[in-house]
Amino acid sequence: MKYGIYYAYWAKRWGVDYRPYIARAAQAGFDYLEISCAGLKDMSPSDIAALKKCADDHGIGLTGGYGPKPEENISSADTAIAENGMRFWKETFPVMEKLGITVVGGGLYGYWPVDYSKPIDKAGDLERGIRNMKRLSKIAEDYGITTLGMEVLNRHEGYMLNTAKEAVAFVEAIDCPNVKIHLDTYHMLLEEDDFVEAIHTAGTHLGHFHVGENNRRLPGQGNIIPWKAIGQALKDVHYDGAIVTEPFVIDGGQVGRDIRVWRKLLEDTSDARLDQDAAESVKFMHTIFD
Ligand SMILES: [Mn+2]
Repeated sequence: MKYGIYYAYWAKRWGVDYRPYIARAAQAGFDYLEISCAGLKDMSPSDIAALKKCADDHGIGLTGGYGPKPEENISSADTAIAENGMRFWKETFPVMEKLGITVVGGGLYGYWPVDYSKPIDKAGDLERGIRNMKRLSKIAEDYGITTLGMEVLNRHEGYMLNTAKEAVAFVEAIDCPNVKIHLDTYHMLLEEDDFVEAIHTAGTHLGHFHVGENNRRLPGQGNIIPWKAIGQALKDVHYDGAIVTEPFVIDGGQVGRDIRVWRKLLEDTSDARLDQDAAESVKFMHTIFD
């Protein structure tokens, strides 16, 4: 199994220079660094080349994560917004290809964080989402994107896909080989009846997997998530994608604000301690998932 970590474990902003985090992920023993797709389309060719070289030099592969902004929502009833969302990806996929990114996950079918002060049209958004994901899938294919991961989110962050069962219906309606299900143990804890059953339900549609404790600390830092059973369930469905941890332990900044981190989740959030904890978590994940 290959293991990754989302760069925002160390950062307070979306869309930064990822090179320092490539080095730290490699040092901790990861195979992948997941980066945000925010800002990729605005990178200069030389910055793109420098990022790719840094990843190659460290033996780190890159995966992508993204929560589209409200004005990039491909399921929006406002055609101008939906088309702006399509344009975002049309401009982002070529950069992903240059960076060797073939897997991108998140609430790609909608927008994030959801504004629940506005009316919610779940049925309409799903219908438009299916239609536009089909289009997006074709464009993604041209850039070698093998996985558009439809992340199943908890009710506070999304309303279109809350369970693996809903995601199966969505991806089967889209029916494109690169549109897959993306599960995350943090969201699953809130919405699924059973972790194992949910992974079995996703089955061969599972294309990306995020791991984190109930409070988004690193795997192995909590006592609630049934890691061994989850590891077995992934083996049962022959999951062969990456396992990416997405920890958020530092308060402050736009990341802290969007993720709703209002306290430090560790007493010591020094660089040295974060790096040491990350290394320990990779070791833990090897014992669970290998
Ligand atoms: Mn996630």
